[in-house]
Amino acid sequence: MKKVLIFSVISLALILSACAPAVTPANTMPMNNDNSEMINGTPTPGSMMAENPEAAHMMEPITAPNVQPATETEGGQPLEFREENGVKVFELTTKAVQWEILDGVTVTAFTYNGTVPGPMIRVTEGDQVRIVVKNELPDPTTIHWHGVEVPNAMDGVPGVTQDPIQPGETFTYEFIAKPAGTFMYHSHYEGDVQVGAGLYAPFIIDPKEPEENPPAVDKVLMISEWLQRGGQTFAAMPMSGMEPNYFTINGKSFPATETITVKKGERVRLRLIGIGQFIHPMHLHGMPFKIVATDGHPVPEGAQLTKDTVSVAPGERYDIEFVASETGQWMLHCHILHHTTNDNVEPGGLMLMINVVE
Ligand SMILES: [Cu+2]
Repeated sequence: MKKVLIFSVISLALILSACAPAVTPANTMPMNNDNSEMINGTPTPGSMMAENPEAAHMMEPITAPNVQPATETEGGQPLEFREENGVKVFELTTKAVQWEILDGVTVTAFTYNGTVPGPMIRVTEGDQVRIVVKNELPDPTTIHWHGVEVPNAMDGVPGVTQDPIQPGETFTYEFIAKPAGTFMYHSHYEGDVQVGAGLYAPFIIDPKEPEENPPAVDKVLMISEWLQRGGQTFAAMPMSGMEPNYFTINGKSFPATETITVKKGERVRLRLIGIGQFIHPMHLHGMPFKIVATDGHPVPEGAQLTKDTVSVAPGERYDIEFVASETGQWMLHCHILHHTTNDNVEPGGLMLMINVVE
């Protein structure tokens, strides 16, 4: 009931803000809560929106003119590139699409190339890479190469290392891919909105020396949250009235999440990436795993913890490995059990099946 009330306040403030004079986008988002309406000393989303047009913009529904349904159904797939004088050249276009997270549940997403997550960039350590980014969103954006050791000018921080890429503009990033490991790329402009809205993707750098004994299964799982209400999509935030009601692994909520099939005795590597704004203690049934890399960096064998649950915080990456020693349908799920619901109904959200077969 309280949430409904708060949401009504948001809706009212949205209507009011639509009548307010336009403001130019800024690189910073100061929160001025002087004279704000307070509940138990906490400013409400509605009060912040009334007081601060920039906050109002952050809490508006995710929209863009003429948003079309996505033409792809699977996110995080390898992105093709072309070679130009020894440089691997990738092309990304930011655009809004209608993205299905679950049978019958579609969100309005801001995407790279029309999928959530965006396409996986996978290169080898030491490669020279060039990424040409065209912005077809209604808002400015930038890309941050999270964990990759790029030159400062390529770091993607608006107002610090570059000007925001305005709608219709193109910006080119170029750097040497290093070190090897599990990384990602994501928006760094109004991250509170744009990252939750879908602007994230895996960036995998393979070691120069190929692995001697690669696992049979090597999957990237990006974990995030959504707020969808009344047919509208909002950026989920850890803030009263803006909390998520859907939770996704690679842009899908259970039972729409991928089932991973593996033969008994094979080794599985899962690269867990936290890209939402909530912590997710991911628990694997049936078989313990080892944490072989943290934030892309290998953990020496003697220091590798054997676990069955690992908390993946926003921005973190954990590469976990296990041998599929027992046949059956084994579940990987978040152990904040509300995160295994779809709009408050279990089962759903952050659940995924690992099907071990003979
Ligand atoms: Cu969780």
